[in-house]
Amino acid sequence: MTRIFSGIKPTGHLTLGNYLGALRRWVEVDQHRADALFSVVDLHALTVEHDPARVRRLSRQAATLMLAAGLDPALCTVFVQSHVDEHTRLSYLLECTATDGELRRMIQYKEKSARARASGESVRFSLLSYPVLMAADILAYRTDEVPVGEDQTQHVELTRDLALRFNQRYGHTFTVPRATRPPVAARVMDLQDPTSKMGKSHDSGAGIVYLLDDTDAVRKKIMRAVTDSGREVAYDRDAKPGVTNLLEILAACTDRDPQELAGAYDSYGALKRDTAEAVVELLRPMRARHAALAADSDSVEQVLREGAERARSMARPVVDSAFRAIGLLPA
Ligand code: AQP
Repeated sequence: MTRIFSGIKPTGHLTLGNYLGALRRWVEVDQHRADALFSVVDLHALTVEHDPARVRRLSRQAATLMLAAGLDPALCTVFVQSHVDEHTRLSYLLECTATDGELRRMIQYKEKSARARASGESVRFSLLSYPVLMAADILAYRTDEVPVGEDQTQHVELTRDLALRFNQRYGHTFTVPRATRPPVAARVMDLQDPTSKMGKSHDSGAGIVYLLDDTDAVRKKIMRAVTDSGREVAYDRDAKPGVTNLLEILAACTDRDPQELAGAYDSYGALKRDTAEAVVELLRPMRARHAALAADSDSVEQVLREGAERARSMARPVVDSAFRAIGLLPA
C-alpha cells in the first residue's frame, strides 16, 4: 500500500491555505487510499524566534484542528513529531549525507535568513538544517508520496537526493519519495498581498483567513481583499493576482474550475461575496467540531499517544537499519 507522510508546523494559527493546500486532501483522499501519517511537526517551529508556551498551545490546536477537519485515527496515524525520537536520530545521519552547499541553496533558507538579518535577528543554525530533519520525517517511514504545497517542493527534491545518495553509498535503505500537489489551490495567496503566500506565521492578519476566525471576520477579510486594476474578472495570475487568488479559493471551495468561474462574473463585488460565503460554509462544520474536541482534550491526547506509538513502531526498524548501514555498531 502507498505510504504517505505530511505535516503542519505549529508556527501560527492554521489558515485557509493550510486547509485548501493540504488538510482537505489529506482528509478527503489520502487517508482513504493510502497508509498515511500526518504530523504536527513541532521541531520545525523552533527554527525561528519562538515562545515555548505558544508553540505548546499551537501544537495542541493544530492537532485538534486536524482531527476536526476529519482526519480519522482509525484510517491514518496522527501524531506529534517530537514524540517520536526516530526523526532526530535519523536527521543526524542525513546531515552526514547532505552538503553545506545544497542546504544553502534552499530558497526558504535564503529568504528567511535574509529577512531575519534585515531585521537584526540572528539566524538559527536549525533554519539551515531543517530541510534535513524534514527529509528524516519522510524517509523514516519509507514514504512513497509527500503531499505538499508548491513552497515545499524543493525540500522534497532534496529528500529524494539524500535518499538516493544514502542508498548508493551504504546499500538500499530508503524509499525515494515523490511530492504530490492538490489540483487547485496549491498556493493560496495573502488577500492583502496576492503576490505572497498566505502563511500562518506572517504578520498581516488582515490578508489571512484563519480556520478558527469567526464568520464575520472571514467575510470582512474576503470583502476587503485587494483586487486588481480594471473591472474584468479574468483568471490570470500575472496580470490579475488578486482576482485569480479569489477565483482559485472559490473554485477549491466549490469544486469548480477557476477559468470557468471567471466567465460567470462581471464584477469583483459579486466574486468577493460568493467567495466569502463559500469559505464561511466550508469552515462552519470544522469550527463546530473543533469546539467539541477542544472541550475534550483527553481524547485528543489519547489519539496523539496512540499515533506516536504506531509511528514509532514503523520508523524504528527503518532508522535502526540506517544506523547499521552507515557503519554504527548495534547497541
Ligand atoms: N498558502 C498556502 N497555499 C497552499 N498550501 C499551503 N500550505 C501552507 N500554506 C499554504 C501547505 O500546508 C501544509 C503545512 O504548511 P506548513 O505548516 O509547513 O507551512 P505554512 O502554513 O506556510 O507555515 P508558515 O510558518 O507560515 O511557513 P513559512 O514560514 O514556510 O511561510 C504544507 O503542505 C504547505 O505546503
